Amino acid sequence: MTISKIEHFDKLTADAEAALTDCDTRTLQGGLASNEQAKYELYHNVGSICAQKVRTVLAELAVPYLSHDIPIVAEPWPTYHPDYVKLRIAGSRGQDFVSGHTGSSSTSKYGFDPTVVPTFIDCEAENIVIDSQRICRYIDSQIGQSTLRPAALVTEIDAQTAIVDDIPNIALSFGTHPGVDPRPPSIRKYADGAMPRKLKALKKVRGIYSSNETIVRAIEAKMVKEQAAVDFLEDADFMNGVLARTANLIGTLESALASATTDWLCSDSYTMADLFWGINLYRLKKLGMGYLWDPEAYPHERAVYRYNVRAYAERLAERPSFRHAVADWGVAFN
Ligand SMILES: N[C@@H](CCC(=O)N[C@@H](CS)C(=O)NCC(=O)O)C(=O)O
Repeated sequence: MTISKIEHFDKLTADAEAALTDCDTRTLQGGLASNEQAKYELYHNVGSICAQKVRTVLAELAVPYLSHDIPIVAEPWPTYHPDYVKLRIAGSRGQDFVSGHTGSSSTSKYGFDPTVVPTFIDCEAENIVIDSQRICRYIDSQIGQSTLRPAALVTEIDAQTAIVDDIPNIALSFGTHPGVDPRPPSIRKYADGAMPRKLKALKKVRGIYSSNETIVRAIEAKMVKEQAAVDFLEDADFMNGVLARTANLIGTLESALASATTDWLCSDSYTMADLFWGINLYRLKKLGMGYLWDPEAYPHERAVYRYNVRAYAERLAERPSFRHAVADWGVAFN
């Protein structure tokens, strides 16, 4: 597949890098030496579940890259900076801005959010790739032989990553769970008032850059998305629907694992489907939602035994790429 180069690539990447310098924790990953030119760069955040998928793919495939770990949902709001937004708009290659929100952050369902991580840069091909699912597939396709998405299994693997991509993690993280809310205090503290804080920061950016039509359109699309979240996060009926949807997905995963003949979901070896699930199951555990498969460790009024999911989650959490890129990467939500 030939990928056309992004126009003004050097300026876009240099401007974004300069704009974010003060809040950018840069590290060399995957054995990249300090005197080496990075072929790949990743803008991401320690706690972003979308970024965790990309970091884990990079670690699994031992790809060297320059990591830009930047804050999200916090001062100085680097992902709302016009130079970062422009970088993402270039990477979106004309995709429509996000136009709704039902609790997940799926780009393929709700459109493209110009103000988030992860953003992946291929410096050699002069390409900017946005959206975790797309980035993970892109990286996998770059390494010569596709190890996480073998051609014969692409349909099954992509179906699973699409399911995980649409899990309503935003609602589960930021919304009030009706009944016993299992989220730990650190996550609640992070989540409380997050959307209004985002809206305030976005309004400020819109005011400062009011003469830039593209930036205003991008920021306003994001504001519509965040306002939709404000409207549903405290809505018990909506949140009950989100919890039921999530429980159903874990139930379906349990059935699929029960009929699998190996340790893995789509194949006799670990694939991108397992990688995506491992990260989302870990996130659910962090949210106190391990009750969806393990009532012993996570007593809860809605708790259910799902033994296959329990064993699968444990297996996935031992994967060295997962440990490096997620569990041991750093502490989020503090
Ligand atoms: N569909 C996108 C979603 C990206 C996304 O929503 N990123 C979140 C973190 S997981 C973010 O950066 N949020 C910051 C904000 O909304 O201000 C992807 O998978 O890359």
